[in-house]
Amino acid sequence: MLNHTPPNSPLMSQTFYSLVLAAAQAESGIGAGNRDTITDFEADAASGAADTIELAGAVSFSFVGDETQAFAGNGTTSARFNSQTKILEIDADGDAQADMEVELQNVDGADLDDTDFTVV
Ligand SMILES: [Ca+2]
Ligand SMILES: [Ca+2]
Repeated sequence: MLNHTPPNSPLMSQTFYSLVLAAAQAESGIGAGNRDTITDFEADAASGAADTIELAGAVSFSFVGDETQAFAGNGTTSARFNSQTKILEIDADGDAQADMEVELQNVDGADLDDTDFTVV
């Protein structure tokens, strides 16, 4: 399951969600009942409270855009987001095939970009 680190003080409103890529399917797999759901992800940096998805084990990462975009491939971890279904698809191992999904409820795809993710 997804680790969820709550803000450690009332003054810090940023939340980090950690995904262990090596554990892809067990961590947050593909399909209903397998994928994790984040109900309160704040993707809009303009709010001053943008949350971050930490990708543990990624060498490099690229957010490629909406669900019509191809994954980066070539060993690069990448992700794309469907604003209708609210599902973030992640190619963890960089083979251009999805390995993980996370549902980001109430997120507008226009607010997602590389700054919402960090490689750890
Ligand atoms: Ca893959
Ligand atoms: Ca953002």
